[in-house]
Amino acid sequence: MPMRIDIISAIPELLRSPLSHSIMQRAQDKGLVEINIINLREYGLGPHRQIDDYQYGGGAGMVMMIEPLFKCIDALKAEREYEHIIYMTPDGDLLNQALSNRLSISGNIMILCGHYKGIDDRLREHVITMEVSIGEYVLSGGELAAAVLVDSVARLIPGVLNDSTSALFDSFQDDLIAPPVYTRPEEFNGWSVPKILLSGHDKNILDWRSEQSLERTMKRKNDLKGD
Ligand code: 6GU
Repeated sequence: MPMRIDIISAIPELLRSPLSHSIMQRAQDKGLVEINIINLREYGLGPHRQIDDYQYGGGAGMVMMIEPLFKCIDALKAEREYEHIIYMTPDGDLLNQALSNRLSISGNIMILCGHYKGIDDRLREHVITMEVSIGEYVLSGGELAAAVLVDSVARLIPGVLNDSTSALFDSFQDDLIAPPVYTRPEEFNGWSVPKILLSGHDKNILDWRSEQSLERTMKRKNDLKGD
């Protein structure tokens, strides 16, 4: 059975395109991951399919109601087991490569995209098992963040990438930044490709790439210190 990723969203259209091209599409076509987007509206209350309401205690901003989300999560749980129920929120744990690696070999995951002021906190207390943020800035909703999370996880699922695109060489695996890459033409605007890459000497090329990787990693560390 392929890993299943269910994403619950009030604006499913925001998620469709980012997850249906290139490597994401290929992963699904190969049957290595099943990505399913659920429109929360389908679980909304009353004739208007309401999913949000004013917050108790007053204050600006709507809150996503517990009932539609709970019903939706329950319906999914009735179909299969989930290892993680993730809430995308700017105050969650910061996403990094280690977390993506871990999720890529986990069981099924469910992802909840927040909106407005967020979701009724009882869900966070009783239903959500993991809270994830993609960086220290605020987005209008969790959808773009969920797309980032799913992309970073799905490409790591065994079999998704082939040798030439292997994730082992990605920046951040081994805490190393990837070396620079070049393609045709050899010279453009007077800017030339490092000669060593045209030498055909595999060992020297490998060494050069390692050096570049280390240099870039050191430079980034120094740059971060200067913040
Ligand atoms: Cl997961 N959601 C929102 N709304 N904003 C964010 C985020 C998530 N991660 C960083 N900013």
